[in-house]
Amino acid sequence: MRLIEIRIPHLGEGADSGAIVNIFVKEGDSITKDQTLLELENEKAVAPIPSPQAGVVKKIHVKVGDKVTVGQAVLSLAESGAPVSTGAAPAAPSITAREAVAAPKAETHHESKIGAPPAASPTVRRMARDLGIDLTRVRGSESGGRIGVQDLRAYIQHLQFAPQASASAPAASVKPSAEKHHFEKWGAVERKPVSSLRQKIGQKMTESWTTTPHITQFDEADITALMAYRKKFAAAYEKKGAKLTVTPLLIRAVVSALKKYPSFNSSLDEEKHEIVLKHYFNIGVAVDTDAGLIVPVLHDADKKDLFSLAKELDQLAEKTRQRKVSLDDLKGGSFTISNLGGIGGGHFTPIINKPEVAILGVGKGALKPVAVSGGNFEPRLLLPLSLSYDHRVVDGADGARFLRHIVETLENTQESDVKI
Ligand code: CAO
Repeated sequence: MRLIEIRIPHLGEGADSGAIVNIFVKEGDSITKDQTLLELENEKAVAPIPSPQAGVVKKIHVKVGDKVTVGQAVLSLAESGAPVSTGAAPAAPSITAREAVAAPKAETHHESKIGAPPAASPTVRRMARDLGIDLTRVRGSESGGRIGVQDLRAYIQHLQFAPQASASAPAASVKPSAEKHHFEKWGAVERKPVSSLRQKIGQKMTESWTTTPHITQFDEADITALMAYRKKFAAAYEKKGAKLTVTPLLIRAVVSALKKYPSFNSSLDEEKHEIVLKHYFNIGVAVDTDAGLIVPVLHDADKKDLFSLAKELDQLAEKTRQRKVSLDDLKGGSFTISNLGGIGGGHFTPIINKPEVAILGVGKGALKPVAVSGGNFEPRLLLPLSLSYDHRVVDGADGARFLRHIVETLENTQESDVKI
């Protein structure tokens, strides 16, 4: 009987770590292949981790609340059947004991002597930044001391294998502490842990804000007629099981603009110096949940009519609010819409959802006096639109054109476009 280590599998792009929220087995349990072992709160969702094979649980190496990363061993299993290919991961970023021992030794030798940043690819730098790791402490094993992904892995593993060493490593605890502010001195305070979702939101926002040159452009769309059509056909949509709100109409207008201006439906491959133009139209929609902001993706929005968009969005948003959204629902977005209009407010400056290059922020449609012919004013329903984009990929003139296209699509929507 062979003892195998069950490790955290690769769960998807950007989902490289998380916190354990549930463990469903105990030592001595016999388990079947694909049985859920534990749940990981990961990349804005709770992901079940199934067993890649049947066996008897010999040792559980983690507890609820522990933070784990891809490749980390969570459980030892005495194999009861024939060897099976391990979907959940022995092959993931594994590390030998020798490497683990070598890493603590090597780490202290790699403070940057001249203060210059060590050589590493943008991917490695991004990973290090996301994880709060100071690259000057990582030993580079590639030519000229360049740091590769494997070196970063070894360093992370070292921090896990040698907690006493990591505790004394200033690089692993560079985050500023609130302790020094002595908030308690000024009145009663309460402290609560920052959830792994909040941490992830923080990492993503900081990364995007600090690495992408944002421009935000503002415009307004007259949606008086559009809202009249919505009101007229809302009951018919409802009868067929969909709620026609503002967001599906926005998705439709955005897809039309993305088709006309493909650079907004792209990503920048910083390593290869290429712009990756996507031929699919997967629209991320920011959803406000009790736990924080989550952005599920409505896939292939260009292939869906307004009714399907309305129905699918409603279901996706509900699943997201209940934290039942799957990792696949969170992946593959090509452009994001953040509609705060159901809550209120006007223009704002949304942060780009990397690796996308643009995001549309929508405020609440409000009645305003608009000048019409003859020097008169009419009350019109105006929708505040804010478009943020990556100036490395898109210039201001195209930003204005793209946003204008959205405005015009919303304003020129005909009754027959909404009718069901
Ligand atoms: N202007 C005016 N009214 C609006 C509107 C807007 N921009 N957007 C929505 N509404 C209306 C809807 O039509 C609906 O009206 P009825 O009750 O009369 O049908 C009502 O406000 C409630 O809308 P909703 O929020 O349920 O509508 P939606 O389907 O358009 O939006 C979703 C779905 C998921 C985008 C939204 O619920 C949500 O979570 N928004 C928050 C997004 C967010 O947090 N962004 C911040 C990101 S940065 O931190």
